[in-house]
Amino acid sequence: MDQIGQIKDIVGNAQKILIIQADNPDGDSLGSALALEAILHELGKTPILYCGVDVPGYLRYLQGWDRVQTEIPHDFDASIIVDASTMSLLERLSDSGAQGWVAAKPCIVLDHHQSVENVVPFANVLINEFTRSSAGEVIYYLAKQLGWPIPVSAGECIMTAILGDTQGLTNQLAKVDTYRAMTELVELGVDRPSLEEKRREASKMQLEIYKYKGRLIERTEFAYDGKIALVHIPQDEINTYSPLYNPGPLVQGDMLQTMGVQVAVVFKEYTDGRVTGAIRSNPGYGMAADLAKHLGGGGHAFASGFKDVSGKPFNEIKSECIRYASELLAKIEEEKPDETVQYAYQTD
Ligand SMILES: [Mn+2]
Repeated sequence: MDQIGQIKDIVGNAQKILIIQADNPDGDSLGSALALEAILHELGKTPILYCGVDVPGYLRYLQGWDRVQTEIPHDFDASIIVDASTMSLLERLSDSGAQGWVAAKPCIVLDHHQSVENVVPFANVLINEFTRSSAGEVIYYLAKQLGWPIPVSAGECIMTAILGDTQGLTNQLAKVDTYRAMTELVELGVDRPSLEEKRREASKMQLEIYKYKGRLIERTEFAYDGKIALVHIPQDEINTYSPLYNPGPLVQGDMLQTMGVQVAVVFKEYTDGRVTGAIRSNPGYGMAADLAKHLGGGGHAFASGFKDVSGKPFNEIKSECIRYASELLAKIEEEKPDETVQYAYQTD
C-alpha cells in the first residue's frame, strides 16, 4: 500500500488521535497541529494536542493554543507528529517515558525538513517533503489529496504555518505550490490582513524588552569581515527576558539587515553547560542547514539551529562556529561570479 493509503487506513481505524509537536514549537508546528485538529474534528475524530514545551507567548493569538497539553495522554489510538522527523527534537517525549506508548500505536510523521538525522524509528508512515515550504503546506496538499474537509479555521492555521516558515512569503522556501495554496486559502475565506494584525499585536514588545534589544545590538560581535554577526545570551538574561520575549527574533532580523552581514547567530548559554544556537542567513547565502549540521543540529538553508550538550566551553563552540561559517561563506563566494574581476578584464 502506498503512503496515502496507509494514512487513510491509520486515520480511518483510529478514534482518538494524538497530534505531537516537537520541542521547538513555532508558527508552523502550532499552525499545523491546530489545522490537523480542526480537520480531524470534521472527520468525526477526537484529536488531542501535545507539545512537551509551553506554547511561546508570541503564538498565543492562534485560537486553540491553550488546548495543547504538555503531558502525553495514555489513551489514544494513533499519533501524528508534525513539523519534525528527528528524535533530537522529541527529547521531552523520550524523557517523559511515554515514548513507548506512542511507538506502540500507529504513527504518522508529516515533515518538510532538509537534513534529518536520528529519524523517528517507530513511524509507520514518514512523509518528509523538503520541497514544501512548511508542514502546513504538506498538510494542505495531503488533505486535498485525501479529500479531507478543510474548514476555514484550519485554513487560517495552515496560512499561519506557511507565513511562519516563509517569513511572510519572503524567503526561498515559498515556491509555486506555496502561492497556489495561499490563493486557494484566500478563496476558502481566510483573511490574511486580520491574521497579520493579530500576529503583530501578539508580538509587541514591552518597554523593558525594547531597551534590552538595544543592549543586545550593542553587544553584537562581527567576524569574517563583518559577514558573520553573533550575539551571546547568558542564563540570567534567559531567565529575565525569555518569558517575555524570545531574545533571538528580537535582534536577528536587524543583524541580517546590517550591511555586509550574511549570517546571524544567536547563542544561548545555560548554566548546566548546554549551548544552543539559532542560525539565520540571507538570500544567496543558504548555508544555515550546513552550519547547524556541523554543530550537531539541522534545519533549513536559511533558518536552522543546534544544541550542544557536550559540556564544551562556550568560547570553543563559538570559535568553531565562526571558523566553519567562514569556510562555508568562502565556498559560496568562490562559486559566485566575481564582478570586479570581469570588470577589470573588460577594461584592460
Ligand atoms: Mn516547519
